[in-house]
Amino acid sequence: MNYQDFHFSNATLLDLYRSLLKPRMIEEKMLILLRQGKISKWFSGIGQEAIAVGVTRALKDDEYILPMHRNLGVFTSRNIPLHRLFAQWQGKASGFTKGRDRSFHFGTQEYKIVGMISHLGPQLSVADGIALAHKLRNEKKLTAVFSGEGGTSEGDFHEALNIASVWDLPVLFCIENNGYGLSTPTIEQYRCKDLADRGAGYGMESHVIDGNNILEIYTQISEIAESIREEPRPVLVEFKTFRMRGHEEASGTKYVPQELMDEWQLKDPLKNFEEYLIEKEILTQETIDILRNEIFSEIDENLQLAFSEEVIVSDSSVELNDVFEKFEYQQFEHNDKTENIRFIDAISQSLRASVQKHTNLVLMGQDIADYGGVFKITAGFVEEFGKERIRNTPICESAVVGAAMGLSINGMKAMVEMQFSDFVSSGFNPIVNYLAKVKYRWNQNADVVIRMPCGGGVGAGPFHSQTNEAWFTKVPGLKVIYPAFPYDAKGLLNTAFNDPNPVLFFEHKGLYRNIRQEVPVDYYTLPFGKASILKKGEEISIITYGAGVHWALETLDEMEYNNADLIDLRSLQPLDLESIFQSVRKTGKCIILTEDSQFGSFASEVAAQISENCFEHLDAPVVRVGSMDTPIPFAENLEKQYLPKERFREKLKDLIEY
Ligand SMILES: Cc1ncc(C[n+]2csc(CCOP(=O)(O)OP(=O)(O)O)c2C)c(N)n1
Repeated sequence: MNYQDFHFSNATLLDLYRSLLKPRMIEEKMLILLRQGKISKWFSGIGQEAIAVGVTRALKDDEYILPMHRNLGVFTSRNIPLHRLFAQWQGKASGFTKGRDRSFHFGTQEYKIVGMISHLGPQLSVADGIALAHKLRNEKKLTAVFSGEGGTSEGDFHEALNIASVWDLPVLFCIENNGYGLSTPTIEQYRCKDLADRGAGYGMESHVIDGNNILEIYTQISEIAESIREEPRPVLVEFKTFRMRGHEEASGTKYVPQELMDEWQLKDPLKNFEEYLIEKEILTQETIDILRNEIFSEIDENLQLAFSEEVIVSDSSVELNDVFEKFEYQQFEHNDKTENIRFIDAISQSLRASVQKHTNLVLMGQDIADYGGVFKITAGFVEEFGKERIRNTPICESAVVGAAMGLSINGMKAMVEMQFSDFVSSGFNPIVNYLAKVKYRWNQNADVVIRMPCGGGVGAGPFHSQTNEAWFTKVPGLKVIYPAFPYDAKGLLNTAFNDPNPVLFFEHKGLYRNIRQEVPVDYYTLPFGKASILKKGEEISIITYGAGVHWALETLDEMEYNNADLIDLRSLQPLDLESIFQSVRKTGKCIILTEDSQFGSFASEVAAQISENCFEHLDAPVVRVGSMDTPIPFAENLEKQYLPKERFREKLKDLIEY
C-alpha cells in the first residue's frame, strides 16, 4: 500500500493510527460480547475503518456528518464517550435514544452526527437540507454523508445527488464500495465500471479513492473539503474497500469467494499502516502495547459503566410525551377589519405572512418560484422574497422531504408543496419514517409543513383527485390538518408554521376558488385539535371535514332539516374527541362523512372512538358514509357515483327516521 507519497508529522501519523485502532478494538470486543449473548446484533466495519476515520478527521468538528451502519469510526473520531455508545447499543437511558432505537440509528447535535434510518437512502437528501442551510447562511461548511454501494441503487441516491447538483450544495457524498450489499455482489447491483462514473451524469466532480489507505483518504478528503468550503458544490467520492465479515454477524460470508477474502486480507487498513509506521520507526511494538492497553482500559471501564446501568424504566406517559416537540400555542390578536377572500387567497396570505414572520423559513416545491405554482398560490413570492427562499425543485418528492428534514436539523423551517397530494406517495418514506419518528427516536424535531392540494369532484381522475389523509393520520408523530373555510385555512396554516412539528396540511382543490368568506386582514392563529360546531341541533350529530362540510351544509339546506349538530373537525390529528363525544352523548345518533373511500378511512377511526366511548348513549348504529371502495374515476357521472354526497343524503334520512 502506498503511504510514501503522503507527508505528515509523526504526531499526526500516530494520531491517525490511534484513531484507526480504537474502532477496531471496540469491534473485537463486541464480537466477543455477541458470542457471549451480551449484545444482540452487530454490523461489522472491520477492514473499512480508514474511510469513516479518514473522512471524519478531515472534517471540522462543527460540520455535520451522516454515517451508515458500519461507520463506528465516525463516532469514535468525534470522541463520543464510549459508555454512551455502549448504553445506546444496550437500549439504556444514557444512550442517545432512551432505548427507542438500536445500533447506529441515532443522531446527536452535540457531536454533529446524524445517524441513519434503516432505509439507507433517505440519509442522502437529509445531507442536502443541512448543506442548504449552511449555504443560505454563507457559512462555508460542508456536510459529509455515507452510502454503501447497495444503497446507491435506491431512487433516493439519484434524487439527492441531482438536487445537490442543481442547487450547488456543499455535500460530500461518500460511497463505501465494499463489494457486497448483504449477499448481493456489485455485478448484480449496478453495471457502470466505477460508481464514481455516475458523478458525470449529475454534472458533479467525482473521485475514486483507495478506501483502505488512511493517508490517501485523509489527504484527499482534506483537500476536497477545503475546496468545497471555498466553492460550495457537491462532490462524489467512491471508496474502494471490502466487507471482511458477514452483513451482520449471524449471516456469515459463505457466498464470498475465498480468493477475494485472501486478497483483501492483505490490504487490511490497520495492519498495513501499522507495519509502515514500524518500518519508518515512527511506531514501536512498545508504543503499540501502550496504546492497546490504554484503549483496552477505556473500553473496559466504559463497558462496566454501561452494563451497571439499570435497565430503562418504562413509563407510557414519558413515551407518549416524546412523540411531539413541545409547542405552546400562541393566540395572535387581530383587529376587526375583514375582507372577502377565497380559500386559495387565505392560503396564499398565510404563506406570505409566515415567510415574513419566520426569516428562517424556506418554501420548496415544483414550479412554485417564477411560475407561482400550478395553483398560483405563490405568485409574486419570488419578487418579494427571492429565489433562495422560494425554491423550485426538480421532480423528486422524496429528496425534497429529506431536504426539509435536513433544513430543520440545521436550524431552519421548511415548507414542501406537493403539486398534488397524490404525489406524496413518491415522498411517503421520509414522511412516515423520518419526519414522524425523529423526535421520538433522538429528540430532534422536524419543523416541516407539507401542503397537500387534494380532493375530487374536479374531473381529474385517479391521480389528481385523491384525498389521502388516512395514509398519515395513523402514523404517530404527524399532525394532520384539513380546513374547510378560508378563515380556518388562514389561521390554521399560520399555526402550522409556528408549530415545530411535522404538519400535513390538506387543502381541497375544489374549495380553492369556490368558497369565499369574510376573513380578518391581520395575521391571526387558530389552535389545532379544536373542531368547529357549525350548526346546533338535538337529534343527530353530523361529523365531517374538508369538502364533506360543504356537502353536509348543502344537504341540510336542501332537506330543510335543522335539528343536527354539524361538526367540522378541521384538525384530524390532534382530534377534538371531546366535542365529538359531547355532541353524540346529547343526540344519540351520528353520521360521519368522509370524501375518502370508506374502508379504513378516517371516518372509521371516529366511528370506533364513538362506539367505545359513547355506547350507552347511542340510539342507533354509528353510520359512516364515504366514497366507493374503488380508485377515483375520471368521467363525470362515474366520479359523481364514486363520491358520497348522494349516499350521505340517503343515509342521513334513514338515520333521522331510525
Ligand atoms: C430500503 C431498504 N431495503 C432493504 C434493506 C435491508 N438491507 C439492510 S442493509 C442492506 C445492504 C446494504 O448494502 P450496502 O448499501 O452496500 O451497505 P453495506 O451493508 O454493504 O455496508 C440491505 C439489503 C433496508 N435496510 N432498507
